[in-house]
Amino acid sequence: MKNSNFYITTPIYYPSGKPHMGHAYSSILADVFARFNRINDCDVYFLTGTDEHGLKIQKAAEKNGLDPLTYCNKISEIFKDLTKKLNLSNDDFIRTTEKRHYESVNELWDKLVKSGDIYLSKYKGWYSVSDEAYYNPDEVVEKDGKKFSSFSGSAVEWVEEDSFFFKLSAWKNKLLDFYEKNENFILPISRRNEVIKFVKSGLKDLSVSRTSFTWGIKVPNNDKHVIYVWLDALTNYLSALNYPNTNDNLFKKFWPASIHVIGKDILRFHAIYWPAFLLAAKIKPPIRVFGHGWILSGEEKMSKSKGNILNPLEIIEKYGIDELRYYLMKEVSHGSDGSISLSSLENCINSDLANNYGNLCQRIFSFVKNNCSNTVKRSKNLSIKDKKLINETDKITKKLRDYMSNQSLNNYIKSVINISFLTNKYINDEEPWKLKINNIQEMNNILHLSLEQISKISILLSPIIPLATSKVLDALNIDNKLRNLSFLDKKKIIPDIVTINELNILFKKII
Ligand code: ME8
Repeated sequence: MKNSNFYITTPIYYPSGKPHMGHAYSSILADVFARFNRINDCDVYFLTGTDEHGLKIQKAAEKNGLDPLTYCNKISEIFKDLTKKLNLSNDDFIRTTEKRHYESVNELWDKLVKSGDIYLSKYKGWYSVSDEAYYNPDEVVEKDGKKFSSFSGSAVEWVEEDSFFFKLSAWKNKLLDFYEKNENFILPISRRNEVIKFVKSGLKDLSVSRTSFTWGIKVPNNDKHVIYVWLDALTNYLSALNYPNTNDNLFKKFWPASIHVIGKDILRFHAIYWPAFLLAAKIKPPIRVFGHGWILSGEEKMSKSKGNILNPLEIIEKYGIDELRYYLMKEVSHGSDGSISLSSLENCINSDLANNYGNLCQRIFSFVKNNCSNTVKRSKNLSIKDKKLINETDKITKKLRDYMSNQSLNNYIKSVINISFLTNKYINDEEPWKLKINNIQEMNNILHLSLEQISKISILLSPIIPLATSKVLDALNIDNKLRNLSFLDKKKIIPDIVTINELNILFKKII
């Protein structure tokens, strides 16, 4: 019996161009939380996919001389392939052009109609195709005769067309009440405050259908309208659990979602529109929306329109996937923006992976191979220095579950890497190589504790660098059943007599 159920999602990506580092970041972040919860004894369901409707995609298809579906089939495959290259552990990949999703969106629409939250009128206002978002007049600025959103910097155009509206204005107080009762619904706190401020300033009714193009899900019983792409896209989180079949096991087990991991640019959709739609349809809103920061190149958001993109696939090819995962997760802290560059990536690989964790594993494994014929035996009570290392490690590991439950991944990584640093220091101080002749027993004990520490560190780092850590855990012959956090409750990982296998270099130092 598992501890609890954990449903985690990434944003579903627009297949409107090549995947970039922002996509990689959102996905890896969610994957780390998914993997951590798996080793923390949860039953995890992890979803990603592609968001294929709307004017932005229709235009991208036209530009490529393809009909929208053929275009989406092609680009969606590229994103699917990305999930493999990033070593994501997703349980499903949803496409909003799938039948299961249409059924789910139709049902949600019907629910909103039945609750009296939808009415027909005319939309007159600003729209950004690139953001697929409506903007108020006070959010639009003029530059060189052209209009832009002051919020995102994207170009906006004037739209006048028949449209169905969702009565968002009526949800203002109910949303504020919901945020108050669910303190941790939006994290980090700075984003929660931002959303509350925006809602308090008043909400306008939201246009939820378009009539000037056709690429989307048709409004039930009204072919002239396609459903607004954000209402369509957000519903993917339900479709993947087989909504509208609320008796389905997946739905019963995993809804409400534990966490939607998203970038801060799409916070309004997830933290305002989405809970309002769900509350109106009498479906429980998700437990948490975590809005991460942007990956910056210098001071600017990395984005296709700005042409300052570091290509994740090229980085993986040159440095390796664990290296990219570790760097992105360590560099961008708890919801803030993070500036990335090749030189800081190389520094991070050298200092944390090659010189610290990699070196710890390599030095102990080669010492045990060369001096103990691969087998180490623990044979005495712990020394004061052993106890000190164990206590220091315990003190650090006690905080780790809390860090992860607050999405404070960056503190988590720093703490685990510190355990590796302390273990390296313990070995330097204990100098087991000096005991080879006169005190084999003591030498064995030091090596045994070092191997136990390596096992703990490897399990703790496994959500972040799954490939390297599984090589180490394999070389330690640690059973899959033990590769979880039960050691935090004082369970030993390795037996008193432990035999290791060959371990090749984990991380090459970049010179
Ligand atoms: O927004 N740094 O899709 P998308 C960090 N289809 N994150 C970034 C980023 C950057 N420079 N650039 C983009 C969509 N992202 C919608 C989602 S969900 C129902 C629909 C993040 O392909 C962005 O914040 O434009 C978002 O979380 C994700 O990449 C997908 O962006």
